Amino acid sequence: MSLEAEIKQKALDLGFDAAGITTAEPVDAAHSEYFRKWLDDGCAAEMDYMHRNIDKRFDPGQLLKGAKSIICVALNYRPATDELLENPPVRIARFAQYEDYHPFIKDRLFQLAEFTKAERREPPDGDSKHARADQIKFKACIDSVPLAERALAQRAGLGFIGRNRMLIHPELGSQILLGELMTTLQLQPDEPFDQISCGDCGRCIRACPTGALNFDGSFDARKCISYQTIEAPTKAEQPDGDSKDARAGSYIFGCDECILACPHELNAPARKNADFQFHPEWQDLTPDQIQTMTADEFQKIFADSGFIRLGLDRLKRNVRGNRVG
Ligand code: B12
Repeated sequence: MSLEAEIKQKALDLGFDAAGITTAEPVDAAHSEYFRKWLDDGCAAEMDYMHRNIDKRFDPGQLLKGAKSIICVALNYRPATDELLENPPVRIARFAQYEDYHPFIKDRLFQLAEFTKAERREPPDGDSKHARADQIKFKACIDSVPLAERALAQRAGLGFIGRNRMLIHPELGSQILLGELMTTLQLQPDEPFDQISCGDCGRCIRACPTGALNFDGSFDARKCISYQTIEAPTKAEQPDGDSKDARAGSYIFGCDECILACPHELNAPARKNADFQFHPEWQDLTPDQIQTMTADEFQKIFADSGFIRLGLDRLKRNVRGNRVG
């Protein structure tokens, strides 16, 4: 088995659902051009951090000196149907119903780095082109690092970027979280994924309750419920029962509507990684329970989850914003 095949198999053994390899070369300029225009149009709303490190975001080599390869991984977070309440009192996006995915993925990327270091091919005697184990460097990236994760995952062959902006894996769909292990080791890259696109389908655009996605390919975070509930300093009023989809009005952390409408979700499998801790009990929370929650209760209920990053004040604000609390 080639080293590349061994690394990808190890990624699956560690609990990831897909893995691919790409080079650390800069991302196609079309991405950075699109991104800069997106910023200029104000679509990043008040996510000021998106304006920083733009060059790094599209040139992985600037994040790790001497980087040659990037191992891209995906973790399926689709809950099984019987784990989901049909009409929960408030809606929490699925990714947020788990333990915090950042340390979970990072920890496994570190393990993958250890494996890769141990399994690398020994340099033939006197061959200075092959790095010694102690010379190989790694950087584990997940979400908060300025890196064009979706573009790299597409280039590593994991899937395509859909109209809903999600990286859609042909079998796993888009309920997947992405992570990257950057390394100075030279690895044979996979072919970029270019087999499927969204065609004429516009279900995600029609499903978005607030018009954040558009047929011209634009995406406006200011209108996105996910942005409004997670990132926005003040939350715009969300649609209620009169909206296209009344369910959207009760999202209090993230939003899944553009994902759930996607045809690629229809036959996608439920998650297989049971170590990634899912909290079905949070679906029972009522607006009243959240509004009266103390800081101690909040810490206890949501320990080690993304809710801690969100914060109790923001959570209560989101419940109030839905006029259900
Ligand atoms: C900022 C951010 C957000 C913001 C803005 C979302 C957005 N679409 O940009 C907010 C808070 C709204 C958000 C929401 C969500 N997020 Co988010 N987010 C990010 C973050 C940190 C940066 C994304 C980014 O660069 N945005 C800038 C815009 C311009 O990017 P974009 O629309 O995807 O466009 C890029 C490409 O798609 C491409 N592109 C798009 N259109 C076109 C058109 C042309 C012509 C060309 C050439 C290129 C191109 O070019 C751009 C640059 O590469 C990434 C992590 C990371 N470091 O990448 C996670 C990330 C994208 N989020 C993620 C998730 C899970 C979500 C949510 C599903 C959470 C939820 N349920 O609420 C939603 C989905 C909303 C959506 N439909 O995008 C995952 C996505 C996994 C996947 N399968 O794709 C990521 C990758 C985190 C992770 N490590 O897993 N998120």
